[in-house]
Amino acid sequence: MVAERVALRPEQLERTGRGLRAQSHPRSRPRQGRPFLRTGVLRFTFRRARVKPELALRDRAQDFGKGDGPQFKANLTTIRNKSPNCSEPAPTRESAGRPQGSVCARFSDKWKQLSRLQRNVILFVLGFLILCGFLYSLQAADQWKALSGRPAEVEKMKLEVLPALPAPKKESAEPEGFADILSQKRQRHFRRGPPHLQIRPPNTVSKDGMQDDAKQREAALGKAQQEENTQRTVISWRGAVIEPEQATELPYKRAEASIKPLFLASKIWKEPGPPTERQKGVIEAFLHAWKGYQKFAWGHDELKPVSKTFSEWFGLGLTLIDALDTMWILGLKQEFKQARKWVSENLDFQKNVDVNLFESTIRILGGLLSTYHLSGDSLFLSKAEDFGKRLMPAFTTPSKIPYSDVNIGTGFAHSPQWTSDSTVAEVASIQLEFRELSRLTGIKKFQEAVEEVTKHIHSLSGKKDGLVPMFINTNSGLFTHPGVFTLGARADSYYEYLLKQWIQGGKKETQLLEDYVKAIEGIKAHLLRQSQPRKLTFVGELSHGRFSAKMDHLVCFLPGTLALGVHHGLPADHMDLARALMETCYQMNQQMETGLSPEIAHFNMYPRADHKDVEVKPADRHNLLRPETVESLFYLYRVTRDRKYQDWGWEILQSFNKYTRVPSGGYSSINNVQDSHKPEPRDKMESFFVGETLKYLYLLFSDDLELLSLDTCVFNTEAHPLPIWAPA
Ligand code: DMJ
Repeated sequence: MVAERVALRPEQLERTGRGLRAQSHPRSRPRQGRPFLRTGVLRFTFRRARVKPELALRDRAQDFGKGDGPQFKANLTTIRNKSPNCSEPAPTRESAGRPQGSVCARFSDKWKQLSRLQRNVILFVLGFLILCGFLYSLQAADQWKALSGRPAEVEKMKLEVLPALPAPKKESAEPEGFADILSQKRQRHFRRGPPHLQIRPPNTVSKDGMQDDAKQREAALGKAQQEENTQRTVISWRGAVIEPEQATELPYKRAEASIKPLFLASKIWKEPGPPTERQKGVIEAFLHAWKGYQKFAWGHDELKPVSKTFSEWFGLGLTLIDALDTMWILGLKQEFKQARKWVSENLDFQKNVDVNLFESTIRILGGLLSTYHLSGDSLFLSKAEDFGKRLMPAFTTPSKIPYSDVNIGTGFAHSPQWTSDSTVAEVASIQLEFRELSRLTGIKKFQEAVEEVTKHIHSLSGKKDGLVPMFINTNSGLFTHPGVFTLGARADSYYEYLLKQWIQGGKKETQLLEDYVKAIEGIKAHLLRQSQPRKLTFVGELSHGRFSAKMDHLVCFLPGTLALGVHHGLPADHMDLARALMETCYQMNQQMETGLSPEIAHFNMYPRADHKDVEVKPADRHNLLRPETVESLFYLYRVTRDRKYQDWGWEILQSFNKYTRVPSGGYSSINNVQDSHKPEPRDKMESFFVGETLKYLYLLFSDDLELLSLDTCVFNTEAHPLPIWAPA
């Protein structure tokens, strides 16, 4: 082929920007929109495929000569002589020089006889198959690495966490109570998200002994269920501490056997005075939300208030668990009692279901732990311990950075199907809960696993003045997709938990504090700007050096976190920033027609008469009943006592009532915060509306600084209060 190209006469060649190409040919004028066909080589390849044999000969002769002149005729004769029978494939430029009749030559000639369409289809199919093969090999390599690269320590932990060895286990052989959590009946498999994103535990986990001994578990099931049926309901209402030894509860005997809480509840709870008028407004809103949940979604994950039904995410009564401590705090005795009964009788974690480690930790583990602390009821601690153990397989990765998902029934943990990355915010915002679980149960592994993650991230390179990228790989333990920095989704609570862990631990872990303070400086240096015309301070995003004036509503947790830091002695300039950002978050609500913030706002940075400070793109106009603005208002009010923050919160509650309340019960997220006539309910009440949003509003409207005091408790990222550890 190269030789034949050289055979083209110099006048047939012209220079192009991309090298030599054949001169335009009468029959091969460049075609519009297909510049790649202009090159001589490609032209030969594509054109020859569609002509009949005689035409092909003529064609080939033209390629060697020009037009119908003597040169053309001579070429045609030469070629005919070489191919006396037109039914035989004639030699082509590409096949000339190769031995005739060789497999290669025959294949080549066959190929050239195909039409362009046929060739393109074949090439496309081949390309697709190669791509599939490549992707499959990548995934297989990842899994292989994950399996072969597990350090001995991780393997050891796995055995402890997943007691699936065929030999029966004695209870005493498992001092830290990891035994038998899987020895119960497999149940219906709930999965998160749309079907194509679902991740199934493989059928081949038998090597790990995780699914093989199903029979053994079936046998154990009867026993476990019997035990659960023997539970009796004892309500300890608001502050009454039940000594575990004295408690009449018998939930999950096995788990209870290891429950010897080192610290009991009640330190964070002090009985409040009567509710203020605004607090009564929150109670009324909660009861309305609860009415919908009770009627249409009882025991299910989320209420769909418009269609009067429910949706499942984990199939674990998510809203009910998330709301337990809210009911306690709001003084809703009957509702709490009924929910407690459901937990006692119906909450069973032995389910073949994938849960997201982060979401289930902050909502379920956090909710159970805080409810234990408020009520002193050991049922909640035993459930928390059982659930915590079931999450532990998530940490069995080569890097010890946990997988995003874990099946709480089988113990199979994994990344999402499309990547081996986890989200930085997710792996770095489970520490408060696991640390507290260790403290209460004495089982050190919970704390060790999450602190390993914190230490690892602390030592990683790839940060920008304390700011972290959004993804981290579970195999390598390195940040991935570097160079993108945000305080919004996928990074937000990493920063929040640096501060809150430091507070939880009694302000002794100075590395956490250093990382937090450094990150705030990083935010100031790289992400802060002011909008026009009102000069609102906002936190944007940075992507490979390019600034984007985009701020998620999620970022509105930041003013509250900054204020909390100042309450605990951090620099006063953090408070200046907290106030400025609080004003911005309020404006993100107030400038919308419904008075409710969009999911994402864009800030106008240039003075233009017709532009407002906050702009919203059509895809970002929804409001999911999120708590971040009112969460920060709560902290700002606690720290400053400036009543304007209460007023702002009250306005937001009125807006929720006006635009998101569903008459038959419940509140719904909406599609369009900019249309007060048609906000379009999305038919979903997220569990955090009752777990966080209404709780923070209730606390905001209290003037009692001792009601869940910032000096005795720290709220996890789902608003579940946990105690600050007293100095040892
Ligand atoms: C909650 O689950 C938590 O607050 C989490 O940190 C962020 N997302 C939601 C609320 O918006």
